[in-house]
Amino acid sequence: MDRGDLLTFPPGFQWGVASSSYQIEGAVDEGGRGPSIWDTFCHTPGKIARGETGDIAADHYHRWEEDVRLLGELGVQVYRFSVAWPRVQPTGRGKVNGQGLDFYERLVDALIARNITPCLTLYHWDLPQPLQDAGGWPNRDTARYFADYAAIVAGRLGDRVTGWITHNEPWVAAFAGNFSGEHAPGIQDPVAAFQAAHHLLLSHGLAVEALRATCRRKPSIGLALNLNPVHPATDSQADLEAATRFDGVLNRWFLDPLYRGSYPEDMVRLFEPVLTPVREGDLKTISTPVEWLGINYYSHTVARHDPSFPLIEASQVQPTGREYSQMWEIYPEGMHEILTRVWNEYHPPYLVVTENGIPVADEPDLDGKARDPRRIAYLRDHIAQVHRAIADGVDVRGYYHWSPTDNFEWAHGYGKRFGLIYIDFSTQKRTVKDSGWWFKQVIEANGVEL
Ligand code: GCO
Repeated sequence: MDRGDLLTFPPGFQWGVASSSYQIEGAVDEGGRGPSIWDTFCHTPGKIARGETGDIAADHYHRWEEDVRLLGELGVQVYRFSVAWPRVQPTGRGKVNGQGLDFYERLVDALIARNITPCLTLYHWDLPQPLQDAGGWPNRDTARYFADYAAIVAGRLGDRVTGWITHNEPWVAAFAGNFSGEHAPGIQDPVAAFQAAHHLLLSHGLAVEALRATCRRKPSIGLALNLNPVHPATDSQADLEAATRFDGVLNRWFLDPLYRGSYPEDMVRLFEPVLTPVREGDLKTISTPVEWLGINYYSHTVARHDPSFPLIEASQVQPTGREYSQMWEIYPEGMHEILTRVWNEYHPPYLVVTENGIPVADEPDLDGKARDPRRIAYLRDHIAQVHRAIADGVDVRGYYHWSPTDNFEWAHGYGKRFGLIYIDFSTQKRTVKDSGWWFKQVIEANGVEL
């Protein structure tokens, strides 16, 4: 029921924040952790802005107690974090590093002690380097090693953690990592990219089976997909068809196997020259039903026909006359569009917004306050669109903001700040931004004032 300008969410709606291991932990050589592909990539000259790395990041490995206290102060109900595979298995298979599991156990127990529900992402891109040396995600064996890793984490934490995410954004891990090469491991090979995409999806299905078999408390399992509405730059037939192809590789290449048990026919025909034959049974494993679907929403994609772009002959454009953040167009209605489309076309049991946020340049002012009105406006407008989707019948049960603190933004290094909490990386001092206190009010009201 909405009172005047207050949009109230259903009782039990879960308000949270999201982060990932490589982006916040630091301590890359501590506690028995092995190297990941992101350690290798960051230490390869020219890959990351200003040569920055996640070696220290937000020093969360040492400051996790302060960070959990801050989450409690903000009244956060769910904390979505990721486990670094190389902390648990330094070589990605075999030997388990007990110190790594100890770190996550302490974190989980501290969250639960503050009534914050842990939501654990098993893979947020930090593949153990030895597995990459053995072929990485293009190597089918990696899918099996991932399921073994999932069982190890579930064995230690499956009596306390019930919210599980197998993968974060397999599209980015596969294509930014192996097609464009903008992300680790920095490969530019279409055949490898599609093999990686398939094995990431296969490993999701195998991990679901492993979690179900190992967790001592019934797991509620999802995965987090980066999904954008895709709109044609003009209403020309060429741009309309380009948008369909772009949608095919960005959204349907993952949604169809997960929810329809098959890859989208139009895209299979297009990608045929670089596809590896799918083995019998793979798609059944991939489409193993899970309890929920996470959507990471940031913006929409405007696509035009671009014959120079390989395979899909489509590329993204940034139309003039619109508002942008440091990385994307600000497009709140796309949140409603993607939630309703996925709900109506793929029928997941329910949805959670597992990431949504904005990179804007913010620094504390002379009085030490970190004022970020653009982030508050972004938050308000996107949360209002989630409310609109729920009013239209979509079962959305949570909103996790990206991110609690400023952190390492991959190839952008520390130049893009997403946090509700500002970090001065030269001192690691945390300062809650105005948006953090504003989000606290949203959580307390279970709703947003327009
Ligand atoms: C992603 C990742 C996050 C990013 C965030 C901002 O969605 O790309 O999950 O690691 O940091 O989305 O780009």
